Amino acid sequence: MKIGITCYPTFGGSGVVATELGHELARRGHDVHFITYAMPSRLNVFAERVTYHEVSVPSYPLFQYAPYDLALATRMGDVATHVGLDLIHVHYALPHAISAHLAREMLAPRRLALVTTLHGTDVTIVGQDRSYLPITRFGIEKSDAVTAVSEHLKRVTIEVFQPRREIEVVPNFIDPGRWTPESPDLACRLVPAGRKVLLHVSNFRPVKRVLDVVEIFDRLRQRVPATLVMIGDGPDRPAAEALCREKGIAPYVSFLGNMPALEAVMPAADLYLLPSDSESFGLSALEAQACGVPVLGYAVGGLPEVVAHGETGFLRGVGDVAGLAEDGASLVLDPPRYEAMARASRERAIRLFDADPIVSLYVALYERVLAAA
Ligand code: GMT
Repeated sequence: MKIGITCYPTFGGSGVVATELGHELARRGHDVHFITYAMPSRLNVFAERVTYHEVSVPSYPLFQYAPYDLALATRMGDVATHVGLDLIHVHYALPHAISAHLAREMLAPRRLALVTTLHGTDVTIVGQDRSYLPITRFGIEKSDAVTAVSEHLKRVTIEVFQPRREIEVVPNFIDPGRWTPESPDLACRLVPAGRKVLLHVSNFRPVKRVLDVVEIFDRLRQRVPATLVMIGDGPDRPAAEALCREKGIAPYVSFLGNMPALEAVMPAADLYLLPSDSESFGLSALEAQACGVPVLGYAVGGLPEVVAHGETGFLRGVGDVAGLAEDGASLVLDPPRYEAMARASRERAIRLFDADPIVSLYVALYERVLAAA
């Protein structure tokens, strides 16, 4: 198959899922064409059968807002025509599903199938804004197939949009050979002897509640010598840094900014913190568990599908930083229990979220959509 993939190419989970899916499809012999405004952060452009097509958005003095969605539609149509795409798979509904629909209208009567994967805020926030709701519903209804990354997101999508079509759940996935508990070199450099390592990775948006990460760490380190590693960047980073200084814990916290190759850092952690107040899936929590790192977070959205409370981590009500600190401290102070939970984390991640069977679900979906056409 010749498959076009469009996603947000930055550090967000939806772009990561789209990129990893593209790599897996190319490994299976499909030609994969990424159509995005910048190179996706994890894209291996040297991989065989993977091609990157940049969308450039020309500006013009008349435009206060350059029309990215139209530039994207044009590029999608152009790539589809020149490489003979069978299908476009867009990740995140807006504006990608609309641009893809426009592209295929322009190409008619040539057929181009459209699959849309909903990831989270395209439904929970952006899609519910009155100014975007009708067009998001339109994109969902015009797609040939629509998937959601968790049962939770599927339920919310149905509640919000009441679409006249089926929404299928295809969960996010990990490559267990890449996300493993072993990373001896980095673990030695990151972990000061005798301290437990708590890790958080995100885009530091308000939904991630990074101040709660600091609060949990502050409470936990009163019981256990520990260090906190914060990876990523975004609007709430300055507030998190200020809180660390206020609490006098700045020497124990490293803010590393955005960084590639997280799979080399993740195994160095003892606990992964993801106390978001909304998370349709929580990809980084899955990556942590695949590395044998139990997760502390809130029981919201799709996170309870990813983290099994009491088995692979702990989930509490939003804002219960004291409870999570207590759970985390008791766990790391009990090595046999910790080891059992670390093993269970990896075992469950592989059992439920291994890339191989999940990518096969996408391939089967593509084949169905193309056959129906
Ligand atoms: O929807 C977003 O906020 C952006 C998106 C992203 O690009 O990171 O995150 C969503 O998609 C991820 C991949 O499927 C999920 O792991 C995240 O839980 C989800 N974010 C939210 O629901 C807030």
